[in-house]
Amino acid sequence: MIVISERINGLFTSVMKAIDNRDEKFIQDLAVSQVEAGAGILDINTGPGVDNAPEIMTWLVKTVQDAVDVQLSIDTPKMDAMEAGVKAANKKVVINSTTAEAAKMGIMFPMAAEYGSDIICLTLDETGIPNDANARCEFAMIMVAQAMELGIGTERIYLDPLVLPVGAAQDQGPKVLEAMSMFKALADPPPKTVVGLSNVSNNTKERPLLNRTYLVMLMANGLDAAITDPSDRDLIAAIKASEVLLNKSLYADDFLRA
Ligand code: THG
Repeated sequence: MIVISERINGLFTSVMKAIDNRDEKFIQDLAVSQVEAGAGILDINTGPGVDNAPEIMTWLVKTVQDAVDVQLSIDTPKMDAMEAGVKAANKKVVINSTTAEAAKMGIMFPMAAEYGSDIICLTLDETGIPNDANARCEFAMIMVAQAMELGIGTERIYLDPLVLPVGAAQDQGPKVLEAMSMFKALADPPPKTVVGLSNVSNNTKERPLLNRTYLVMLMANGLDAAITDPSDRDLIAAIKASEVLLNKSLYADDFLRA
């Protein structure tokens, strides 16, 4: 499992404050602690409603990569902020994300091709959020086909079925699991899969319990990467236990410490 840290995100009040103050030390300490906790990739998001998103994204990327040496995932719906982040990075990034909207694909895939980036493909388009597993697979096929035309191999693609809050769209929980189980069969070599895990517990009680329970279910259906908070030790323990039970890592008596 690839853990993508969700914490470098202006959605969090403390991070928003640090961005406003251009507080490099706060961001860098957070980045280091997320990598030490097990993050293999850091998701970088300026947060909602900033009007100078390209400048902030550039500052965040440079600040983070001065402190840690991991891949970054540039998380923004804004084309100009995306390009700023991809350009500021000193290694290949994950573009987070394109959707199946023609206008978005027409910019994001050429950018991924030009810079050699990996790219997250969210399975929706301008008509809205998909209602079932088949709709998610149809969007996935459109994006996989367009990426392949530009020479972006499927191993560089992360398909994201779009996890929704269980309190608002409870019926989508099993549908996302079904889509996850279908994604791997859509191309050869199979695309990777990713989710924004904490979406599932937005505005609910017992967030960590819901997050780690759903993560285990997603892993059983082929999840490769999760945008989540690795400082949650119970979550990391559930990942390690799942990897043993799915025969992805060798059982040893000290598997939790390994
Ligand atoms: N797919 C992809 N990218 C994504 C998502 C996805 N990026 C954004 C999001 N979803 C994943 N990241 C987060 C980050 C934070 C939270 C949820 C998902 C979160 N934050 C607290 C909240 O809103 O309650 C902040 C609370 C605080 O201020 O401390 O839940 O699905 N590809």
